Amino acid sequence: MNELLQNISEKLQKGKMPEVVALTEQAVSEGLDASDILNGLLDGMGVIGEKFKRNEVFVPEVLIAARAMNAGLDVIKPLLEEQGVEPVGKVIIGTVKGDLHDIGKNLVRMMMVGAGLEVIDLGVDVSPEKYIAAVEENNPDIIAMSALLTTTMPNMKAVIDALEEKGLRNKVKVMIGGAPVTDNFAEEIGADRYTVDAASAAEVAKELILN
Ligand code: B1M
Repeated sequence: MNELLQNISEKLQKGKMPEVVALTEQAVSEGLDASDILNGLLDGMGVIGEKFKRNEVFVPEVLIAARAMNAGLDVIKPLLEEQGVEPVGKVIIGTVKGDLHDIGKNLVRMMMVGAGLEVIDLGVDVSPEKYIAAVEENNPDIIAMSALLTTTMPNMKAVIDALEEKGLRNKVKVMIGGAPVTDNFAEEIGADRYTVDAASAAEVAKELILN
């Protein structure tokens, strides 16, 4: 990783939001590739994740690092979202009920917008009722759900059950993702697709809509 990206990663780990924003802007103006800049940001968040696991940092540090990460993501958002004119289809995205993690979800949203999809973002802690209301209102092609906690993964199934109860299951494809989610889990709860990262989520969403 070049020195500037390394610097972004280190400032992110320290939660230095203004510095992360300034360095990310510098990387953009120096013409670095958006995906390389993203890797610098992800590297910093990855280090924080490992330290969190080992109890070397705690929720407040993770929270300020996450704020810096989201601010850096906002800088490269226009680059990640560069797209054609006509939306290919419509996606509703959110992090499931009880879960406040939104960095991965935001990344998926940006990649999907970049792939030419219209994306309606319901935010975090989204209840099955809110998903249903959004489906009824917007008639999307896909619902994309993110979960980062093993304890909130069952809420993905609750959304699928609610779609079935309302007779909406056949009208939308369901995609799921997030660190603890797997292909097996997707099969078990009757989701249409699991994807491991934001780039493949955008690719698969397009594939599901166009095929
Ligand atoms: Co929390 N947290 N956290 N956390 N946090 C994890 C997830 C954890 C693994 C850390 C650990 O212990 N090692 C652990 C979960 C353990 C488990 O359930 N197995 C954990 C815990 C326990 C908690 C709390 C319970 C801690 C506490 O309070 N004691 C608490 C829960 C709060 C809640 O949600 N109710 C909590 C809180 C927080 C913060 C608020 C401090 C903060 C979130 C801030 C925010 O998001 N705005 C936070 C963070 C930042 C993390 C870690 C460190 C980083 C997550 C992240 O953003 N990664 C995380 C540790 C880790 O993952 N290594 C951890 C970067 C992001 C780009 O990756 O989200 O995985 P990710 O997204 C990936 C893919 O998964 C995929 O695409 C992205 C990559 O391209 N993807 C999708 C994601 N969503 C998708 C949806 C799709 C497709 C792909 O749809 C189709």
